[in-house]
Amino acid sequence: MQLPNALPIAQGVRLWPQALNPAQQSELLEVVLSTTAQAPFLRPTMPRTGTPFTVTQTNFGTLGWVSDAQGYRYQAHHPVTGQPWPPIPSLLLRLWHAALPDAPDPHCCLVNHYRDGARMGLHQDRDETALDVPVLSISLGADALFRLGGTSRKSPTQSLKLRSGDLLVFGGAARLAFHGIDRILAGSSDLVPGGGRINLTLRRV
Ligand code: MD3
Ligand code: FE
Repeated sequence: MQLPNALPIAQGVRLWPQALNPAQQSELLEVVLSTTAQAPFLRPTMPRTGTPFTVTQTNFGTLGWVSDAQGYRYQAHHPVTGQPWPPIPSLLLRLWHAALPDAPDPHCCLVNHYRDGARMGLHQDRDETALDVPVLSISLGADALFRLGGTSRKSPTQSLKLRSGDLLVFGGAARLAFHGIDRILAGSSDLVPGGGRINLTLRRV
């Protein structure tokens, strides 16, 4: 896997638009969905309030990110099946090393499934100790309006459309940037069955 030069979006943020062509997107989606047979999507709930997320999630890798009434954390087992998360598929590991040639293998691939109407509020990813290693995000399916801010909730934000096949890296100053998904553009893709969007985030924990 060879990646061309990335576009700089903000300090620490690099975008490879359409890094995956439609055939590669289909192949990756097939690998992802078949792997979720061993770790079904579940709907997490918010700490304390127990409000359900509008996205469903699963993980691949030695550690998976989970959220429930007890809080946010990484754990080695699927909370419903009790089984270890399936290994990160080699296709995803190849994309990780193509985008981040100096980084060691990721521990976690969080899989977010957005159906029409799903969103993700502005937040920071700070449940990891490996803040020196960037996060890689891969988008499949429907377009999403992504919001990117700074390291304070009050920092100005910019909006970016994420399309199927886009790769994004968040490192350095951007690793602790506030970010979220404002909405999914319904009808923009039929890659994902049902018309939704799948986002993969690969991280060191
Ligand atoms: C910026 N996911 O799972 S991917 C998440 O599209 C998450 O599902 C969104 O935010 C999604 O935590 C956004 C882009 C992204 C991922 C991780 C980041 C941006 C990031 C970590 C640090 C800074
Ligand atoms: Fe995030």
